[in-house]
Amino acid sequence: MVTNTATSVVTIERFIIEQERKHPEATGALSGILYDLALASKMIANKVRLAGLADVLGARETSNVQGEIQQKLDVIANDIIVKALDHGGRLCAMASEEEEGIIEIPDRFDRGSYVLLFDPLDGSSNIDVNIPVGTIFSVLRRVTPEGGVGTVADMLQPGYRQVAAGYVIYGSSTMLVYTTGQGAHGFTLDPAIGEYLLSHPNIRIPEHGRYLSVNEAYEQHWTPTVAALIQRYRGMDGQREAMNVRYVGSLVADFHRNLLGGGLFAYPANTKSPTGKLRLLYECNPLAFICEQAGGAAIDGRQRILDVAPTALHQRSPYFVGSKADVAIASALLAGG
Ligand code: AHM
Ligand code: MG
Repeated sequence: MVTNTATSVVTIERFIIEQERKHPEATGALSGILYDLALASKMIANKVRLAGLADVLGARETSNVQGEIQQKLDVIANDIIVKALDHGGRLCAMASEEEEGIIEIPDRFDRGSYVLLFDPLDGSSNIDVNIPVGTIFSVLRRVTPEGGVGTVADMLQPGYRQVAAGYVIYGSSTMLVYTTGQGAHGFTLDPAIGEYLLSHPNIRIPEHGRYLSVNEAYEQHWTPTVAALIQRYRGMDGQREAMNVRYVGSLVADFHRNLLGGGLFAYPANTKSPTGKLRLLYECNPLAFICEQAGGAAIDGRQRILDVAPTALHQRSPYFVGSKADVAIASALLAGG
């Protein structure tokens, strides 16, 4: 007897539809947002892949709202996402790490029930040296009345209210990982057919991890408590086995490795950056949602990231995200200091 051993191929579109069918009340708007993001990410992947060839490398003369040098590809990725999402009638506003204020939906388009927050190309200082970069996104349901323009109030919601979140890593292959609160699922772009195919269903992060991702160059600026915490992870106080230090310096790359292999990413506050570097709404919240859905945890040092009530669009936060047992060590040590 001949057995058919071929596994069925699940595209991201099919997967999203099947997830939506579990919610008969769903309007399809959230699915539409996810398709549009998947399409935008394919267009960005294409630009990133050509980065060394096309004239898109190098710092542009403008700087973004954080006062950092903005790379050309940041701007391109930002525009791609805005143009892919602004006319679908599903969003009432967007906010990007690269833009100071909210991005309104033009009057000629319908306004929907959701807002999208995104970091179009995180880690972009790594582009020039061919290190993976990523797109991170977060979707919230609006809190202002339907039909009107979206406002900052729609954006400033705690992360536990996210209805979807995800990231795309432009690495040796392009992968999109997302959650709508029904587990975290990963899709790899097959460049031959231009489709994301389900490659990592129901991702589970190991309870303990091997990898510690932290920028040790800031050691001299850490508080004694943070320094003691990092020593604990590194096995220097004899309390536990040492973790391996792995720091790419590109959040999506560090997070993705730790999500699959287990470990902890830490960007603590330090005396030079008392609120850390990473942005709560564009970086910390979406990755925290995914990590929790995969069985991990994320804190700011005092509390669960997803419980933090944001007060500003570009708010920064200290960040500890990864395997549950490893985050618990940070919780215990930092709570005392
Ligand atoms: P960006 O949003 O300006 O690209 O900055 C965020 C990046 C993250 O990808 C990475 O984790 C972090 O900055 C690295 O910062 P540092 O060089 O201070 O370690
Ligand atoms: Mg960023």
